[in-house]
Amino acid sequence: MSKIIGENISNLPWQEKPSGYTYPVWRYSGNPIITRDNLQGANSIFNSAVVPFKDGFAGVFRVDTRTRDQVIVTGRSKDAVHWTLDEKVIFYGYDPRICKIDDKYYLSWVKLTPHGTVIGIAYTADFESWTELEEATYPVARNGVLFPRKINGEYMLLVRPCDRGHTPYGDIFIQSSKDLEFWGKYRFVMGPVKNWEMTKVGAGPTPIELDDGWLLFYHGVITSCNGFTYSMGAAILDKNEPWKVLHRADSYLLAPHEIYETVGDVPNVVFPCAALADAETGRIAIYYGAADTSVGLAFTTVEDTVKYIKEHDLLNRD
Ligand code: BMA
Repeated sequence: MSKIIGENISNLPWQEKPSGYTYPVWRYSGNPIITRDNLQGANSIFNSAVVPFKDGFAGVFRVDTRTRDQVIVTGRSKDAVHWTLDEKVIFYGYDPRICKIDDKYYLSWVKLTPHGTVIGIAYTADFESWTELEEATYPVARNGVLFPRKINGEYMLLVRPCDRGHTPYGDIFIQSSKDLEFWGKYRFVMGPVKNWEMTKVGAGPTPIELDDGWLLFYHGVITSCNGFTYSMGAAILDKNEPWKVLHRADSYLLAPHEIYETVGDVPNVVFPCAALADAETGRIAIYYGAADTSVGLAFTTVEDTVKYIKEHDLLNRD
């Protein structure tokens, strides 16, 4: 069985899998955990990311304001379920991810430029002051997701090149850097294969290190008469050459089925941006945007998810 390599998060939020439930990912019964009511002036708070911080948790939150500006703010929580958001805007843009590397927390987000979106990168030690680095991509790109440590001496960033609109295509690529400033070695990781993800795919939370690979949750999009539907899938990437996909589930692990996922500013969206993983118990808590309106929480274990991926492996390498 695969094991999580990483820290123990003894205060990880958790609910047991409902009895009789047969899929690997289940929702928190109190969803959605964050709504527009968490911040004065918010139209919606959704694709957001969290990490353990001090004796609790900190996060970066996508807020669309009542002027419909897209901004990122920080927040704190003792239990990773109940959040207090700070109204101060740290950056403009959207879909933040947060990744601890050594003793710093790195934000990667979709930064707005006059030439289209790029992946911005900034770091903090305290969630109060931020230092912005060089932009990590040319326009146009979204879904920039860092790995939590260097691999073969290099930082790695998953990226999804796209267009300036509601891109009707999209594959996940990887790029590497020795200093988080100069990037190169651009490599293809994966594109759509199955119907549920046929329009495009994009990386989700910071990849979770396992003893035998990297667990990547990602979003996949299908187009219907009604527009896009965003679901969450999972794959396992090679530990030393993470552009190689070792296993990949053929089906989604979470799709918009609940009312707060199917009704909202953009209906039918489940958009994972963070996962807390406890090495000791193998428990994983996944944070996802729901219908571009609120934040949902879902649970799995490394055992449940890896077993599911391998039993539904579209690569069938075993
Ligand atoms: C994507 C991003 C996400 C959003 C999704 C669905 O292109 O903009 O922020 O959740 O579309 O609207």
